[in-house]
Amino acid sequence: MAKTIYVLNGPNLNLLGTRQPHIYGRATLADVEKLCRGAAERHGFTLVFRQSNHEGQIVDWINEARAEKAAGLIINPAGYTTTSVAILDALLTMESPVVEVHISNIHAREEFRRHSYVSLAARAVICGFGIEGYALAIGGLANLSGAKD
Ligand code: CA2
Repeated sequence: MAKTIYVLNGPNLNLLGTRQPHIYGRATLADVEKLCRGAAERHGFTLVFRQSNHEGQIVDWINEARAEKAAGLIINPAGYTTTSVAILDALLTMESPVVEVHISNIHAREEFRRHSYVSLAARAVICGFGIEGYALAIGGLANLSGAKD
């Protein structure tokens, strides 16, 4: 049976490709999902891909990923990166690896973007590779879980 991974996206990522292309590029969230589906398939994973603008919804999905015994969880917490103890607490309950992804290089931007609560629960953090960071994260989870290549 294929292992399942979750890719969760936080607030405003539904706007990808429509605003601030100099920071986030021109790809839409649908393009990100397509990229993730391709990478997941190559590595033998089943993919759950979601986006929400609501903190509690993201917490519920993290709890779902744990209950479903997901092989890993990739999260771009977006604006909740720097604020959400609730998302951190949910991620700390995960037994499988968590990878934090940011499209932009958060360390080359405003100072406030550098502090991430989520990083405290992350096995790895990828930032600055654009949307390709999601595919890199899926490859990293495959290496960790020993899924087929
Ligand atoms: O670089 C990333 O992926 C971020 O997580 C994106 C967040 C930002 O708050 C983080 O510091 C870095 C913002 C997501 C909002 O995305 C938009 C995309 C297009 C237009 C407007 C917002």
